[in-house]
Amino acid sequence: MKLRRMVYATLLLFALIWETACTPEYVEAPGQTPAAQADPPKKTYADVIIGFAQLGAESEWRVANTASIKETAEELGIELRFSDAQQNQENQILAMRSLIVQRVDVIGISPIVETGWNEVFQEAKDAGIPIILLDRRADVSEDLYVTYLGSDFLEEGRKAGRVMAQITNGQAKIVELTGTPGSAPAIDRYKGFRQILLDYPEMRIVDSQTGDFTRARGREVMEGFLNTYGKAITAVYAHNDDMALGAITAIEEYGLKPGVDIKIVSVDAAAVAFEAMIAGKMNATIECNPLLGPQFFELALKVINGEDVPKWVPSEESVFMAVDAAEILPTRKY
Ligand code: GZL
Repeated sequence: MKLRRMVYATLLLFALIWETACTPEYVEAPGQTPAAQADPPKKTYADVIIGFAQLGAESEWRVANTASIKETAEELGIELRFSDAQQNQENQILAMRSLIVQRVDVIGISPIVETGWNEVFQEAKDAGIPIILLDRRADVSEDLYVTYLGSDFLEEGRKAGRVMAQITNGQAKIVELTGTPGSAPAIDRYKGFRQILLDYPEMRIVDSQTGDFTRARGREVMEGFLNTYGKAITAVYAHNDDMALGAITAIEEYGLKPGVDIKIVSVDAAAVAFEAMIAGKMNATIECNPLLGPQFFELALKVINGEDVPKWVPSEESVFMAVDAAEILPTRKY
């Protein structure tokens, strides 16, 4: 009897184990296909904390870029953790480490220069925090960031070269004011411009020096160019409007007419450039769109919710000539 009870108990135990192991979590109704496991609910803007490590406030463009990010976060009700590195890479790296410690859901960054990011980007990846590059690229492997939202700086340089050739009828002695050394826009605007000049042997770059994207440095460097080359200079290519405006001041102080004696082609298409074109002191500006806030947060939420995003989301940009400036200025947002 006792043996029989032991055998029965063992069989009962085995049956229970089998039942548990083989029964799906749900009971299928006859003739029904199994329902998919419910996807986790998607996060909304109200659920997330987004960090942004801005590089500085060096130009009209950067001020407009920061305003777009902050105003959009406000409008969407997003908790934004924002920092300004004051044009110093060490500060930007420290800001990223702070955002990692804060466990934000996504980190956005406009890298001041292309190099020096592998270590801190790897730290963010190890912490499971995705990175979105905004405005400027970083020289890191593609697995260290999710996507790049920004301009084609090479094409901006080409556009500047084409417009310069048009304005000078293919004959010019050009001085160049370059952006922050090592930054993606400075590197590629430099390259793109020269690609076009290969087709114009009568257009020569007589000198090139950085103005670090600021008005003050652009003026100082242009003063130096004028002291060295004087009236031999017939054109200026400035990597941004702030340096172009500094050059305009230097040219006027030297006793020449900017936009007339010395043609000026710049990049950014900030309102101040339209005002200079209306005053006849600048000849063209190549648009580089800073109003990236809405696209940035839309991308960030997709990334947080595990949706696919392209590796590069290019900005839409135009070329603006002096003749059209008065009509267009009222429509500009920065
Ligand atoms: C370009 C941006 C550049 C602007 C400058 O996307 O990084 O930095 O052209 C700004 O005005 O300082």
